[in-house]
Amino acid sequence: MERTFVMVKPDGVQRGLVGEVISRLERKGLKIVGLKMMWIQEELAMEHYAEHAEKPFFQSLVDYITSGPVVAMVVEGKDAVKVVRTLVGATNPVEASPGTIRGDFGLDIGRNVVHASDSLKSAEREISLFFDAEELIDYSKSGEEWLYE
Ligand code: IDP
Repeated sequence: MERTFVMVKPDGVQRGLVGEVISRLERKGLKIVGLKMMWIQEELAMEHYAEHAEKPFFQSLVDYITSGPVVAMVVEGKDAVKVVRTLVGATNPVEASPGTIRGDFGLDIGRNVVHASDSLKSAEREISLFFDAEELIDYSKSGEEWLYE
């Protein structure tokens, strides 16, 4: 089983899409093992997006992600990193396929509703950046025998 980091960004929270995003993850069969609402401060935003520090959109990205509360979560399942990226869709909502979260709910790359880790390495880094170990819950969910062979 793999764990990945997912976040409903401030635009997703303001537009009332938290339930929609969580629902899509749950319906796929993924298990939520960590979940909280938080308001990201500038320091955490800069660390989270450190790989983009030299990009021209870096400051606007930091401003965006700190502009309101977000919902941060850790989800677990088979190939979770790849599966969630597929559900989320392309970075630019204009190019994201219909049926994906960004394809169904976004129009602008700077307001793309959700974040999801792009690799197992990023997932591990982002989970430890946003969650303490004791905030992640190990449990089994009924029906797992119908989800996995
Ligand atoms: P990802 O979120 O799909 O992994 P990244 O390339 O890691 O995409 O970019 C992180 C975030 O930075 C994107 O989700 C988007 O909000 C923002 N971003 C990326 N490229 C641009 C751009 O060209 N202009 C404005 N914002 C951008």
